[in-house]
Amino acid sequence: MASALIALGGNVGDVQASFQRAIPEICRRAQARLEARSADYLTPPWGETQQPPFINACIAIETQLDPHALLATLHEVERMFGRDRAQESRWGPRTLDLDLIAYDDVAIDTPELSLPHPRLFERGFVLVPLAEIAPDRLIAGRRIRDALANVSHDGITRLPAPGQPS
Ligand code: PH2
Ligand code: MG
Ligand code: MG
Repeated sequence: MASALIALGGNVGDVQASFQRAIPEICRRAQARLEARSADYLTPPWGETQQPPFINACIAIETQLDPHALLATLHEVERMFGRDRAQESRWGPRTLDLDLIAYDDVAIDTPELSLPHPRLFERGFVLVPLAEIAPDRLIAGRRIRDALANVSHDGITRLPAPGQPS
């Protein structure tokens, strides 16, 4: 079994509801056990700033799949939730984005998949939820809680769990 960290994001539709349904779907398809799930966070749009805010979260799973098979599974689940890569721009709006952030200590760089995720350390919207569930994990030799100290948290707010009063 391998330990994988996955970042979830979206800014179209009921994103919190999509996360709630997508997480068990990922686990079922990846023959995976959910180890941890962060809260959902409302985050300012990054890259393309003229779009609605995103909701982001992270999960940690134990999976049997190898990294490429896991990536293919994540793409299938994105499609289930209405994601259409042909219709979107690089940093633009999307229903559900599932990014493989790290897979054990695997380092690979292929056109389809780079591990660890090459932009992980620039992104508060990834590091804030990741630090909630795995603050002491090392990725590329860096501790997540230390990496978090070097990115902006501006405008990132923790949301109540779906269905909970705020
Ligand atoms: N994803 C993008 C582009 N910009 N901004 C935030 N805050 N969160 C995201 O998940 C995000 C983004 C494209 O994948
Ligand atoms: Mg992304
Ligand atoms: Mg993606």
